[in-house]
Amino acid sequence: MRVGVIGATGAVGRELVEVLGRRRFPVTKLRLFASGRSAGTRVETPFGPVVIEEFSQDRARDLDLALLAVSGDFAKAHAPGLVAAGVTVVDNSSAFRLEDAVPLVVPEVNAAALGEAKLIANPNCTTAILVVALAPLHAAFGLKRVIVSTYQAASGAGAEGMTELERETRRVLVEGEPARNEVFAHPLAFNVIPHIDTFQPNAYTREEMKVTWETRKIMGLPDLPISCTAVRIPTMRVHAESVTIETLRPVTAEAARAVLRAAAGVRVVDEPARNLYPMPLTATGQDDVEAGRIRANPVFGDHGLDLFLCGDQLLKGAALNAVQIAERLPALQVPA
Ligand code: 11C
Repeated sequence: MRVGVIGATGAVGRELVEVLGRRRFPVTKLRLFASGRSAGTRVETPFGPVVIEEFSQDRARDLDLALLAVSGDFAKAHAPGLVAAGVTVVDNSSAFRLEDAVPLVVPEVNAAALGEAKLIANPNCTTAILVVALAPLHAAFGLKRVIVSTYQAASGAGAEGMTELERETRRVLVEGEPARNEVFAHPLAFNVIPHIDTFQPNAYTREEMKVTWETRKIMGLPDLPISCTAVRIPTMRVHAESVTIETLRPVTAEAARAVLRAAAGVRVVDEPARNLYPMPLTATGQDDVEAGRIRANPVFGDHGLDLFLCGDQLLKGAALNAVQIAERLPALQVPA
C-alpha cells in the first residue's frame, strides 16, 4: 500500500511511523506530510529516509491509505476530499467519530463495524484504553453502569504538552522558579488538573463526554449509564483509569481476572502481594493495556467490581489502534 501519515511531525504522527515499521505493515511507499514549516526535512524511518512534504489534497490523492494525526478542523476540511479521490482514511481526530455513517473502531471490540468503509474514526485515547477491558467484562457479566476516573498523561496534549511538562519540571527543580503553563490550563508540573478540553453545559468536560459517547457507540450500548471524571497528571505518556462497574450478572474478582487474561489487548498485572499492579512506568511503550487491582466492590455486593487500567496513550490510545484498524481493511485480507 502507498501509505501517507498526515501530521507526521506530531507525537502521534511520529508514533504512527514507528508502529507501521514495527508491525511490518505492507508499505510499498511511505509519504510523510506536515505543515510548510517542516516540509523539506529528511527523516529516517523504518522504511528508509523520507522527505517531509507540505500537505495538500492534490499531493496526497494517489495514496491508498492516509493516517490522519491532525486537528478535527483539518480532518473535516480534508478527509472527505481524500475519500472522494479513492484514498482510505483512518482519522485520529474527533471530527467524524459520532457520525452514523462512520465506523468508530477498536478492533478487539467491534472490528465487524469496519465493513467496506473508506473513512474510519479512531477513538479518543481514554476511550480506546477503557473499552478493551470493558468489552470482555460486558460479554461475561453484562454491564449495568460504569464510573471512570482518569489520570491522563501530558502526551494527550501532543508533543507540546510533553515538552511543557519536561521544561516546567526543570524550571522548578533546576532554576528554583514556579512552573508556568501555555498548553495546559494551569502548570502541570507538581500538580493535578481536573480539566481536559472544554467545559460543557452539563458541567462535564468534552473529554469526559467523549468517553461516554464513544464508549456507547463502540460497544453498541447506546443507553449505557457511564460517568467519567478526567484528570491530567504530570506523567509523560500513559493514561491510567480507575474503573468501577456494576454488572447485570454476579461477578467475582477471580472470574473477572480469568476473563481479562483471555482478552485480546489486555495484560493482567494483579499481584498485590508482590506490589505488582498497572502503572505508567510499566505500561509505557507496551501495546497491551495493563489491568489490575481487580476487586469486588462492596457497594454493589456480588454485582460490582473495581479495577485499574494503564494504557499507552500514544499506542493503544492512538497510533497502534489506527494501524490495527488499517490491518483489518478489506484490501489487506487474504480471500478465503
Ligand atoms: C487528552 N484524550 O488526553 C485527550 C487527547 O479526542 O482524540 C485525545 C483527544 C481526542 O488530552
